[in-house]
Amino acid sequence: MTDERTFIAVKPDGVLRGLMGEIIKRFEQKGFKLVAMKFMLAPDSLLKEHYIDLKDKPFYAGLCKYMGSAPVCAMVWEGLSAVKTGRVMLGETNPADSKPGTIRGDLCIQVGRNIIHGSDSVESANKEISLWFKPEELVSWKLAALEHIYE
Ligand code: IDP
Ligand code: MG
Repeated sequence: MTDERTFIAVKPDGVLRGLMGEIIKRFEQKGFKLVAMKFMLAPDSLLKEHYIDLKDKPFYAGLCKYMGSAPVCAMVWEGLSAVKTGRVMLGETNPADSKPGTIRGDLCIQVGRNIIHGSDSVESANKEISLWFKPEELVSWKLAALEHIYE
């Protein structure tokens, strides 16, 4: 089960603040394998679909606008419990509740500018990956360190 995949995106505030490298570094150094990456200005239709479960929230419109206000760095990372561990690495939705050592705990302050997205379940990860990437954009390759990351 080392092939679980999660969808991670550096949000516009993270890109504008120059935090892409720091965030990519954390996933890379953890031992996860990058499967896909796209730097893009996300269209409104994609963002509305991505956050469809939140459509009745008062912040939905503002959230979609902010997500489309500058480029995002959309990624797929793979590894054992990538979804759950990815969420632990992100911290809580509200950075104020996020522990130091987590991405949100270390790098941001407010919930409306929390710099990173990560899938919250394997089911939503699969949905999000197919929403953001075409199958042929998912790269098949062998991480040389794999045998040293897993026993
Ligand atoms: P998550 O990103 O930790 O999964 P969700 O509840 O799925 O959190 O919310 C999606 C995104 O919506 C959050 O990451 C944040 O950018 C935004 N958001 C959530 N709650 C609020 C809020 O109360 N005000 C403004 N934006 C919010
Ligand atoms: Mg969520």
